[in-house]
Amino acid sequence: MNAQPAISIIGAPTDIGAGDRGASMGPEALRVANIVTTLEGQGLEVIDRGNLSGPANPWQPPVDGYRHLTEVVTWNRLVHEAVHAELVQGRFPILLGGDHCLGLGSISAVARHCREAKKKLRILWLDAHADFNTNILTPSGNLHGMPVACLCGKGPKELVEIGGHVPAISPKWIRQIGIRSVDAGEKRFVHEMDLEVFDMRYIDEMGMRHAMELALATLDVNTHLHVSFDVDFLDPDYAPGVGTTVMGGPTYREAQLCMEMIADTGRMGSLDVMELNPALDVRNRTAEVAVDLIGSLFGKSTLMRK
Ligand code: B3U
Ligand code: MN
Ligand code: MN
Repeated sequence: MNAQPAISIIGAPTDIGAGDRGASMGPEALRVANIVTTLEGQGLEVIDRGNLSGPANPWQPPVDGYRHLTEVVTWNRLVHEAVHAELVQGRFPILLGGDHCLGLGSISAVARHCREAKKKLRILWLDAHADFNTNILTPSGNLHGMPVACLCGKGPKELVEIGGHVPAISPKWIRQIGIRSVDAGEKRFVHEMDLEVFDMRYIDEMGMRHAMELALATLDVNTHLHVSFDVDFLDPDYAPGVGTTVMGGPTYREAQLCMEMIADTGRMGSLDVMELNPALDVRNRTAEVAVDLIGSLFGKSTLMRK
């Protein structure tokens, strides 16, 4: 097995960018589902850094197409610094969300680190949604629908400038998997920016294996692989505890294969686990499924492989 760097768990307990309250309880539910002992049981060294502390959710309507922009900026700055600090120390950050607007803080930190360490970056965005809205395109004003666009430089100045390099990433570095809910204007924008998307139609026709082979192609020893796992990626039959369930997602088996193929690359260097909403879950089942899949991401072995 590949030598894995020590893991640092960072909780970001907020639902500031979401359309439902409750993702703020995600980090605690993942801890209750034994994320730390599961990874330790696989021989990994884990430190739980505890939770970041940021502004409360004022639950206000959108202004200029953005809901809670000021608070979203503050939370993302906190996440950016926390994730970057772990990478600088050679550690593997796992961000426990929290809603997916925080993917901006996390991935901008990874991109900054890759620039400093002269590494290439590949981002796997596992999600039912493309999260590629802007304030003009968004149907909701919720910033958890916009982090990928912001990372590509399309968003409010205060957000796109987090990390000091605009755009933080190139759309070419992203592969989106499991997508099945994209708004009309967002769809045009995804095409315009040429994002590489393996949507559910593709997975139905070609299979998860082929989608992942392409999404993971051309990684080399100098590539940092970041996985941004929105739990609503999973079919709601297995993962009901999210704010925006979309039917027709990957099954448990398909998700396992996806995670195992990522583990097999040996290149994963950082991870986000986002959008788990314990207020909508059933006996913490979604948190337990997420922890089980995270185990697979870190190479929980089957009988077939050493
Ligand atoms: N595309 C919709 C819904 C959505 C995006 N991300 C989530 N939901 N979790 C929007 O509001 O932007
Ligand atoms: Mn998302
Ligand atoms: Mn989603």
